[in-house]
Amino acid sequence: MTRSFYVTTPIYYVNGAPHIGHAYTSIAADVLARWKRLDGYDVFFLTGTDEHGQKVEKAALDAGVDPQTFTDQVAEQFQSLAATLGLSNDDFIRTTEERHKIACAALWTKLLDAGHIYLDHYEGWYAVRDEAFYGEDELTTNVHGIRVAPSGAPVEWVREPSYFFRLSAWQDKLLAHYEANPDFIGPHGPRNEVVSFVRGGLMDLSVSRTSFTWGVPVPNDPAHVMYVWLDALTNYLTATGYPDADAPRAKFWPADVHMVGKDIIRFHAVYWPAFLMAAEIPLPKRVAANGWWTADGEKMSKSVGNVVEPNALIAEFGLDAVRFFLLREMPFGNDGDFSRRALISRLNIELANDLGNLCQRSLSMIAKNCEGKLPPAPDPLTEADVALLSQAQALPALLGAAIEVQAYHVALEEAWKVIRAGNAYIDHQAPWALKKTDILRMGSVLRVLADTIRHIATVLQPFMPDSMGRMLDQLVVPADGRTLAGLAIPLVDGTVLPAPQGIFPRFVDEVA
Ligand code: ME8
Repeated sequence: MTRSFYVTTPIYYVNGAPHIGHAYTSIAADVLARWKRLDGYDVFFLTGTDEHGQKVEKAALDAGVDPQTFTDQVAEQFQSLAATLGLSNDDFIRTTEERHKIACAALWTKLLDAGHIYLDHYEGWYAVRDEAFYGEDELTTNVHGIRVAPSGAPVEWVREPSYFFRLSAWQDKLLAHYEANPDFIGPHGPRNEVVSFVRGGLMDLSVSRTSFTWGVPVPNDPAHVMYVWLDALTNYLTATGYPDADAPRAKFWPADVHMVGKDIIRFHAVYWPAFLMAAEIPLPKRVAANGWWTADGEKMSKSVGNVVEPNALIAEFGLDAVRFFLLREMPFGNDGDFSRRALISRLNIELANDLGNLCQRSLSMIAKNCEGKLPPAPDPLTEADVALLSQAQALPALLGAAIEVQAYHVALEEAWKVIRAGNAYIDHQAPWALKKTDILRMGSVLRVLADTIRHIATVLQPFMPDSMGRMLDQLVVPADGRTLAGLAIPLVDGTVLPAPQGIFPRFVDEVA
């Protein structure tokens, strides 16, 4: 039976245009989805937009447009970014869709009927920018004398009738769940924060608002709209067809990985599992939180004018270079700085020099000296051949283990060790010299290189789908030979290879 795998991105607020931070989490989720497909899983990869709440309503008002028209426009930008990023998402959910309102109402009713939700009044602090409630003890005063949340978002005092979710009842069960499932939250920094937050005690959570209307109406009480986070988190269930247990995608629940940024870990690792436990729905297996990108050392913000815009970046450097850079530069979970200089340096050194040259050198020698036909494998293999080939063959297991825990930079480093070993192998074997002394051995060396490149390109497809696809085209690898299992299908001796083409040109910076 095919194993299934369900991975999600956060659904992004449509209060403003997407930037490189959104692109990053989406690409990280895409690499995981593509890796699992490569490994034979039946994958469901979901992304989408979070369109309700006060923050989005305010953005629409500021733009002088009604919220639905506004969200239609911005959601379109996120959909188009998904295409530009080459995301392989199977669905794109918008929380203003009917299917989502049905799922929210079903979950709400289940929680209400089971006594987990009650009506009361909320009085306390709220940060519209975070769409989050904060306790007095969490706030500080900023340099302008304004009360702010830990995220820096200004808070306002709210007093209104509200439904509450009995979050306080779930403290022990949440702690027991973290304890029993050490990989539920990854990496471990955010995990410790979550555990100490929950240990500190949980208050019941306000889950409806009455001071505005842009949200999913509370069933049987239209004066209330659902708290945007209850609405938003439910998207992960909606997309599986919830509450229809026979929906074609129902089999994907529970989700395997919710990919999120560390700013929203509390919602995913505390509130969401508590809602689900209360509704007797199985919990997602893992919440993986990425760190934060800054731009040239500063927090990206529209007012500073340093927001890195993904479309322009991709137009300049190409999609695969950007995908590679984002996952290579910053260890997942850590914070990192986005700099153009670092991108150009990785593009030129790691893509153009290391990987590009390995392929170009090997393939152009086959074109020139082997009549463009794939030479047969050496028989017997030398020690150097075995060393390189066994390193290449170990790649699927090594990358798989790293990607499983979102250690993308480690996965790429493993691939680069083999790329560097491949370049060292060419230098030592010197096929150009063998051409004059031992033409048969020259062919053998080039074949070892072709087999090595094939492994490298196969495992790097999730990171750089287009360029690695072209690399495999150059080796005439058939479609069914491009998966991890397909690596067992050997390349065919004597296959005529197309004229080699450079995959990663060097980037000459005209700005620097
Ligand atoms: O929080 N560096 O949406 P959002 C890294 N709608 N990642 C970043 C980033 C940065 N500088 N900036 C944004 C929401 N991100 C809610 C989510 S889910 C049920 C609801 C990424 O538009 C990161 O993944 O504010 C972060 O969690 C997400 O974008 C926040 O997107």
